[in-house]
Amino acid sequence: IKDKNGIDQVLLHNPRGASAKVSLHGGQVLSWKTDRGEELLFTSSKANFKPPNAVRGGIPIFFPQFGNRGSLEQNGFARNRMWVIDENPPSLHPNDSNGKAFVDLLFKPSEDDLKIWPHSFEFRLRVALDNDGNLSMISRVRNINCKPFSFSIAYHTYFAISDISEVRVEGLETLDYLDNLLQRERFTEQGDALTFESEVDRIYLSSSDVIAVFDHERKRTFLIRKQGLPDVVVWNPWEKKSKAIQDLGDDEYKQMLCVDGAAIEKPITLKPGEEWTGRLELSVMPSI
Ligand code: TA6
Repeated sequence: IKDKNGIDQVLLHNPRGASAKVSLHGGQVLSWKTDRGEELLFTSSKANFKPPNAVRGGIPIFFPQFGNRGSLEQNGFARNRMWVIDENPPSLHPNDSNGKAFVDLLFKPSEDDLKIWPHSFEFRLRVALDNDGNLSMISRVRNINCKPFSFSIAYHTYFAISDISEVRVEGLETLDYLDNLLQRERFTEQGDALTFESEVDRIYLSSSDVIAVFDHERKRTFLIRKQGLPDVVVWNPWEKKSKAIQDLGDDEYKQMLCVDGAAIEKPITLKPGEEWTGRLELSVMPSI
């Protein structure tokens, strides 16, 4: 299907009626719905769907770098470019697709991209929805016979929540984190579960491979399972920062929380011909 700007989107659905929508712009997941049609990802009411910039919401992929670096586009250029359907993807192992609805997307740098980031790569993304409604994203980045290069990556996942002050995140206890609000100074998380009462922008390091986001009011828990993604970005802009973000409503920070599977602290280095694979699986279940 095409959106109102003529951007191709792919709709995935499973036999029970759960669905997901992926845009070829940026390879960005724009929607993930339960079999009852409830939207699980946040999208700003002020989102700008016109390329080149990423839509504020869903799951933009930060690649090849996190944050700012010189003249590179903030949080990487991959999310700002058109991807294509990958007609003949090299095979993944079977459980990455059996019984799932999926689409394979491919992003290769343009000549202009290679001017700003001189490394030839192929980025393959499989977005899949299984019969239980779980959403998985498998990224494979390959160095196409050029000199070794390093990259960071984050699946910037905007979870739709009922009220940020009623949310708790578990699985990050006792971890070290880099605080983006304090020049990435390193701290150790003291608390048990993570709760929110002000702006948070942190990179938790070497987290376990399962993180839980409890939405108390909606009695709903998101589970994030990941492989090859050692770090977790946690971001909520809170009130003041929200006002400075033009494609985010002033009060919408209350209905969103970003918890991103990522590889940032230790960038991934690929030698010629080498391929990296990162897997993220999102599930949602009623909270006990
Ligand atoms: O959480 C990481 C972060 O880079 C924040 O610092 C904030 O900038 C957020 O992502 C959104 O970034 P964006 O480039 O999408 O506006």
